[in-house]
Amino acid sequence: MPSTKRKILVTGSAGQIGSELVVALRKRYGSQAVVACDIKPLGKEEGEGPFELADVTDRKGLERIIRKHGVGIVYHLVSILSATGEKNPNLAWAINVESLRNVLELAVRYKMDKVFWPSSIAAFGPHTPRTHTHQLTVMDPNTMYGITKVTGELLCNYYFVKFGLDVRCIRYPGIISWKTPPGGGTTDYAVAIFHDALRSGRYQCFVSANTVMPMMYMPDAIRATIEFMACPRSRLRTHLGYNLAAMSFSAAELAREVKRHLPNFRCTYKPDERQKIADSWPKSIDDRWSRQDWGWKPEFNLRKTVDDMLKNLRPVVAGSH
Ligand code: AKB
Repeated sequence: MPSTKRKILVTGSAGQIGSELVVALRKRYGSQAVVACDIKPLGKEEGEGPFELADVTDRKGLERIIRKHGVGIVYHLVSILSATGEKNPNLAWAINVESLRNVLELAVRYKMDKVFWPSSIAAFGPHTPRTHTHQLTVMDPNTMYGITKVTGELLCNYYFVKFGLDVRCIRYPGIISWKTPPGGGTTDYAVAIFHDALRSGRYQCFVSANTVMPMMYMPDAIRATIEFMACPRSRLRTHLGYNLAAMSFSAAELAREVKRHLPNFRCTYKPDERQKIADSWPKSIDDRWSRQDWGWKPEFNLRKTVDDMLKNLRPVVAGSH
């Protein structure tokens, strides 16, 4: 737990990262220390602790929650992802940027200890060098989601410089996980493939076979988030987003690994509008600042990820028939 007894608030707690981060934080700090908050109710497992139904674009509502629980740390995970953001750019801006401003303003007003905000590889763009993309490089995203991520990083850094707020960001790669269904991202094929492989033995992938993207398995993403937030502030050299990496592979390599477990599995490829988004993002990430500053080291490679995904998802899919 942080030095104070103030509570931790996790917004977007029913989302892909939120639903697993709430469980991990409650295991570490106690279930009463972590307030989950989402616009929709939580599942049973994450529900063993305080929960608030809220729309984070409503600053007054958010303030009520912060006062009620005495919040000292916020993990502000609410986000509209890239593919959904292209369908509804205004919503992406409102949710991703306006709600972040609300959190940052309230964090300063209530003298919070720390704020965490998720950036993404989507903050990079078509002129960014695509392999071993460095921490400091061209950032010219051409999706609304990417634009909100660059804007958000700059806002976070502004509140650090101007108000001394300890706000920290990670640029997550695509995250593979089994607890929540895929939800509006470009990297979703790397999750959907497992569901369809187990359900029907077939998957039609929406990016081409040779599309390579940086990915990470959820247990690594959760551990990274917790270790990063526990790192002494003096060791951090940026309050923009830290690059974070684990593995990079093509869609065909992923399909081959799935086939190792399910020999009859067949993957076909029919790129859609998400291909263009994927092609504007890096293929691999140089995360040496994370490794040097806060000791980041991933544990899951592609093989371990696929083994674990199928082991965990198989009973879930079998139970849903
Ligand atoms: C998306 O695909 O939109 C996200 C991301 C990489 O930020 N998973």
